[in-house]
Amino acid sequence: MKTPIQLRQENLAIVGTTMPVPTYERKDHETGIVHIGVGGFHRAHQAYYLHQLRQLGEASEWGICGIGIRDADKKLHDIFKEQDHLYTLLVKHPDGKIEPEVIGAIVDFELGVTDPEPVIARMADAATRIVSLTITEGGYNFNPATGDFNFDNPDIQHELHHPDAPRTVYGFLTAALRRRREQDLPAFTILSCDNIEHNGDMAKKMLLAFAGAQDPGLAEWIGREVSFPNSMVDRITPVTRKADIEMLRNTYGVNDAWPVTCEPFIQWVVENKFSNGRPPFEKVGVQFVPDVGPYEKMKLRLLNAGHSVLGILGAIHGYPTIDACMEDEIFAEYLRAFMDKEATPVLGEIEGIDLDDYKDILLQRFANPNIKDSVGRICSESSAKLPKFLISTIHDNLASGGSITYATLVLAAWCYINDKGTDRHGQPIVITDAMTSELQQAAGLTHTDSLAFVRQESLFGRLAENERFTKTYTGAVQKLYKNAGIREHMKEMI
Ligand code: CS2
Repeated sequence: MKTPIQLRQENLAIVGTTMPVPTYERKDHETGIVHIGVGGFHRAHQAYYLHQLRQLGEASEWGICGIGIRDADKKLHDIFKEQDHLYTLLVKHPDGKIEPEVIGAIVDFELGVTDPEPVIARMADAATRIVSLTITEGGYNFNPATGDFNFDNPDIQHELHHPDAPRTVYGFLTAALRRRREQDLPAFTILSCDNIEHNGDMAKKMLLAFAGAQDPGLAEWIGREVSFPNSMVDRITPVTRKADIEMLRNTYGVNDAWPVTCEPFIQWVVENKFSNGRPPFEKVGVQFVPDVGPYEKMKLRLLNAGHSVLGILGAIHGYPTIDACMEDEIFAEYLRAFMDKEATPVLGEIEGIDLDDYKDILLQRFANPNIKDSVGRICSESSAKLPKFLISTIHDNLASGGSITYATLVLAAWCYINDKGTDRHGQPIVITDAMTSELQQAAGLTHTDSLAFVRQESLFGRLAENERFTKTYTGAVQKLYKNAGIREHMKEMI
């Protein structure tokens, strides 16, 4: 076999003989977009849309500068340096076909971990017109039950009193916007691309709470000058596996230390309110609508909630991936029942969308056997996800008199996993979650108080005070603790 070629700008002509590569100019590129949180999702979604635009000869002033503000971002920073910010996107089709393409939309990367200045300077630069975010649900720093900004976070306390030493996204955004205001530069748009209902409104509310506590005059300016479009983003992007890196090397002769894998499906629905211009994304299929609310709700309550239903029930059963769950007809039917009987009734009509088609397509996407999306990725950070994805549907159905049994079994399974730390065979389950110790502690009390887990108000609100819920939940917990064979319980319900 020939020696594999390293992915970098000077080798693009050779790499381009085996797969599509960027044909546009990347050198000294103007970075109109600064993006915080360059995970796999950003690289498979927003950066891919921009790459497509650039391939069409559009949007030349809209290069992306990635920003890392966490220690974990150092790895990508170093790899990007080596690879001139290039990476391969591997689109995995259900029939086994894999389409590789080198993406060039990201042209720079700044790390703000030890020295925040390069990041603040880049965000305050006149060329920056949009700061976009994929900082995960947990990154917004709100109390899930009240929706208020969490001032107790020690990093927030630190940066509130040290405006020049930001640590979280709020400290960085505020420092950069302060500088822009002082220099009489127009504000940038803040574009949230996270799975939170009204993500732009949420980003605005949180940033104004932070900035208001630090500098009320600046907060007033931000409230007036910065626009925060809401957006619904969608593309399933599993964690990259070693096998993906090896496949690229062995089949295509390309060395890429961090390719990104994703499904063929992609969707982005955005509100058209950008205070300082935007790329003509509509030319590559992005939908601009006056109100994203119904689309966001549909996606969070069906796709993301559906993922959590499969992930948590799959974890307790011992399935490793989402497609393995979908191969089991009990799981597939249970999921459809949850969607039809609990999630859909509280969604209402969505203009231009046939919800039955949407759900049919979702089931096919989840079943894609080539994607191998791990149950571990889906279950991670459930404490930040479930209040928005699933618990909200229970609250709505309690108010409307709708069914709650399918979603409630998932909460009982979530409690069981946190209490026992094992699946039904006693095999350990490791789930990353910022609230692990609180979850484990509350779940551990279940044998003396069957409602202990759902008494955590910051996650469940006042569910523990609702009689219909407590009856259903206690029943589910008792069944599960008697027999952890989750599949049997699911089968009885469909
Ligand atoms: C997943 C999402 O972990 C999760 O919550 O449901 O990452 C999901 O894959 C994306 O939102 C798809 O757009």
